[in-house]
Amino acid sequence: MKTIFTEKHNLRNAKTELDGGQLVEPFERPSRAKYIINRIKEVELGAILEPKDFGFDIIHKIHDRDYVDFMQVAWQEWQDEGMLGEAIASTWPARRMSSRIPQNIDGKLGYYAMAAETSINEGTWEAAYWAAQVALTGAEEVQSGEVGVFALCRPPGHHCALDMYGGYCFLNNAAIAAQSFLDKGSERVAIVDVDFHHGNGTQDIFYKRKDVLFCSLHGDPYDAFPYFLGHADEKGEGEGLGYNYNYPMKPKTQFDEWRIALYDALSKVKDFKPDTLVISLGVDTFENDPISFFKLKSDDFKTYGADIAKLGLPTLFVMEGGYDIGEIGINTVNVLQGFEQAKS
Ligand code: FKS
Ligand code: ZN
Repeated sequence: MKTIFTEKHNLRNAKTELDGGQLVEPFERPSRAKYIINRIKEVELGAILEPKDFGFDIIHKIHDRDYVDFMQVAWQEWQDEGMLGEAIASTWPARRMSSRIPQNIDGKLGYYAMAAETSINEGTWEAAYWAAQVALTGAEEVQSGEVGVFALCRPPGHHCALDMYGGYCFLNNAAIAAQSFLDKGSERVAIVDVDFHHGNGTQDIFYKRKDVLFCSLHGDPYDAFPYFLGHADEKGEGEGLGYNYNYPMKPKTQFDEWRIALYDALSKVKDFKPDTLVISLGVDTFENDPISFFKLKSDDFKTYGADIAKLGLPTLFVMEGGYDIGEIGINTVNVLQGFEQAKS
């Protein structure tokens, strides 16, 4: 399997994450990608290719222009205001407040953020831009005939909505890849999100559309981030009704139960008859993940990689989360190897 990767991900290197009332070293850190790429080389998974630059066309089809423009200058504006730390949102347009966009950078951050843990600093935007290009390059490889391709995106993307960043995400790489499939010939694209967290951004982007099926397996939002989306009764709206499926699961969920949800999601995918499949691949479902609560073991990742392959669809894996850094390489590559070994 080919991997798309660039060292430019290192430009996303925040010093702070707001966690438990403290500013700590972010869980989503550069070494995550290093461990994954090292494992890819160790098992000789396949060629590692640099991304091409596809520019902003497809990014602008997924995200609002004012959001994208803001992200490009947010860090500069924060510095111009004389702020000493990294840029963190702290005030939101909460219930019954105005949704007019403020002029002050502190206000704008609150407007465009969906959570406060994620700091913006120098290099954040450039890394996010290149993560989207990694996804687009992966989509192109799949459409030129590769059965499975791995887009090693960093920073991740699935919490990022039309006009909101947060949960470590700044551009929705999986949604951008799905849109590129559609623009270049696919009629229908399915996205299955196996990251521990609900893909609220991806759900939001495609909620009213029937050309993209979205299925997400995740920690129940009553118990887990992003808390305010991801319930089982969110099924899509308008034309999109019946094209969104959520599988929220409780703390300590084990693989056998998780796999039943996966089977259900894969059967929805089959019925949908997509031309192409995107997997939002997070390995924070691992039993030792420091911020999540499912109980998957390393071998389980191989097993479900094979389950996905049995759909027989051209598949793009897009990297999302996973924070047990010592095992992140093994768990991620296990999914890809499971897929490779089972694909027809
Ligand atoms: C510990 C709580 C952190 C935010 C969790 C964000 C999860 C991000 C992710 C992604 F794939 F996007 F990276 N709350 N401070 O894993 O879903
Ligand atoms: Zn996650």
